[in-house]
Amino acid sequence: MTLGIQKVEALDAGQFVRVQWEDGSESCYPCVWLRDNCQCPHCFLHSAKARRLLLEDLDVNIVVKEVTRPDRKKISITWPDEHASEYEAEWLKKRCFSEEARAEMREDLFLPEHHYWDLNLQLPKIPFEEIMYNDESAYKWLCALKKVGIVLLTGAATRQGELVKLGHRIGFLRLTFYGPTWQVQDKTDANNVAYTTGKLCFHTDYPVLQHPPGVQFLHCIKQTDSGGESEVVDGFHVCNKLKKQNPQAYQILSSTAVDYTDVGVDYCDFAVQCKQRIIDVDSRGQAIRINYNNATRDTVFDIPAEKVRPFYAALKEFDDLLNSAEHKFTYKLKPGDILTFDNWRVLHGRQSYPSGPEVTRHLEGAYADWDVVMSRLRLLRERVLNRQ
Ligand code: OGA
Ligand code: NM2
Ligand code: ZN
Ligand code: ZN
Repeated sequence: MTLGIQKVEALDAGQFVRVQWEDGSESCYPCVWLRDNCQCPHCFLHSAKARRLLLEDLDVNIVVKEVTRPDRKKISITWPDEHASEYEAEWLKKRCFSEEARAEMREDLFLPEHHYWDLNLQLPKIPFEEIMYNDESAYKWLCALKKVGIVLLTGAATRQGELVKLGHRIGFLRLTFYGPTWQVQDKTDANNVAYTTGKLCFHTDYPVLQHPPGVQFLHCIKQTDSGGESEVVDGFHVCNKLKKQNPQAYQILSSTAVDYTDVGVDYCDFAVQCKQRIIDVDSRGQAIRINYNNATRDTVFDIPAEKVRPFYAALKEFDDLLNSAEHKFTYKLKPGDILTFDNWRVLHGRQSYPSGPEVTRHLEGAYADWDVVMSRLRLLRERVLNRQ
């Protein structure tokens, strides 16, 4: 049963409405917000769950004329122009402006909690088939992907096309210049260092794009006998360490715009350029996205000459921390494995392996955007939790 309303009254000459709940707690709502969010069919298009009211028709100084509580489940407001609005108790409670209520809503919508990890990572594993056919498993997969940043799906078929199916499961994949999905294998005249047998040091994919792919899938179709091991590191965890250990290096990496370049032909011809900070931070200085691929970092470097060496020194500190044994987790993918990870947070690399006339190692890769993945997560949660 939802919490009912005990009492409602206007405050501050009608600028706020205070609701007293049956458990004794209180919530205060600004009138301009209440008017803006009137749920009547004139003000709100319920089929789109979107506001019809135009901002030009909103008086930011509006006050209530009258507020009543027709029953314990709702409040009614009459505005100075006689427009009438009703708000349900449950709807209001969720939108309470208190610090705690807003934090709860934020956590619900965005799942911002991170579980940091190091070399002792217990890599979460779920059978591919389960997440394809079972909503609860799919929900668990995406929750772990958001929280831990990496999940291994096991037992997929060892042929191309499994990632397209995975894309349909979440919604759709992110198309890039390397195609809807792409084949990581040794190629002659490789248009990317990933398409060689060389070592790939820790990187995030595609920082040359303005909005780098949020999620990456790597499906192992064929694995070489020697070499080719995958390495991953929790970039956010390492950022926290760097910030403590060398605040100046952190400051440089989170403020310097680095040029990236990618020129070639694949899905179509491309000449991509972008400026990215290697560590993107939020307003509190917390890392929110790593943009680091040493291979596509441009030879063009658009900063004053005297800032160049300090930048390299800072980058070296970061790279050393990424590579320190205590942070690095190593795993050799087996045919049928699909590594899924947060490409904004987890840096990945691979050991080199012997080259030869035959293709001895083959991964199929694909990207998805966090918007698509989080959208699927919310829908799965709705379904999974409402069925119980
Ligand atoms: C890549 C990549 C990893 C691997 O293609 O960007 O990081 O194991 N590949 O080959
Ligand atoms: N591939 C694997 O930033 C990058 O160039 C990452 C992208 C070629 C699709 C590699
Ligand atoms: Zn209305
Ligand atoms: Zn990569």
